[in-house]
Amino acid sequence: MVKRVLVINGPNLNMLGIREPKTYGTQTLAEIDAMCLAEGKRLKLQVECRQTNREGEICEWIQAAYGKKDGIVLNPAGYSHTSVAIRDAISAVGLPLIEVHLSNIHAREQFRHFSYVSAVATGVICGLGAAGYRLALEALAERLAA
Ligand code: CA2
Repeated sequence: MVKRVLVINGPNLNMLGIREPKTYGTQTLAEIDAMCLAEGKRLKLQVECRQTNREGEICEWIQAAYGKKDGIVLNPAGYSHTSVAIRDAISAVGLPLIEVHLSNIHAREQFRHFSYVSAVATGVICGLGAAGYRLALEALAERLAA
């Protein structure tokens, strides 16, 4: 059975490649999505990519993934540092989830050092730019095959 993975990008990541290239790189979200789809093909994963600026929508997508997806890659963006609701949704579904950040959140402002998501994530990748998504898919593929 082909494993199904949902890639969720949170608020403001639709601005990638347009502003702040020093922090977030030059790739657009469309380019990152295309890379995730290509990587999915290579790893024989069925990958679907979505972006939203709304916290509740992230919770709804995580809940809807229960029984429909085998794993999640999530960049919660700014909600990483504020959202108990997203953390609770992740705990509620119990799916393997890799948290991804483009930038190294630990090398930035103090308020970015803590993520509510990290303690309930299967793993966390940060500071590796867009490659983080590729590595997250690889980690999920390995885990789901086991
Ligand atoms: O490094 C990451 O991937 C972050 O999740 C990105 C969030 C930030 O709040 C987190 O602390 C770390 C911000 C996403 C905003 O994306 C932009 C992209 C281009 C221009 C402006 C913002």
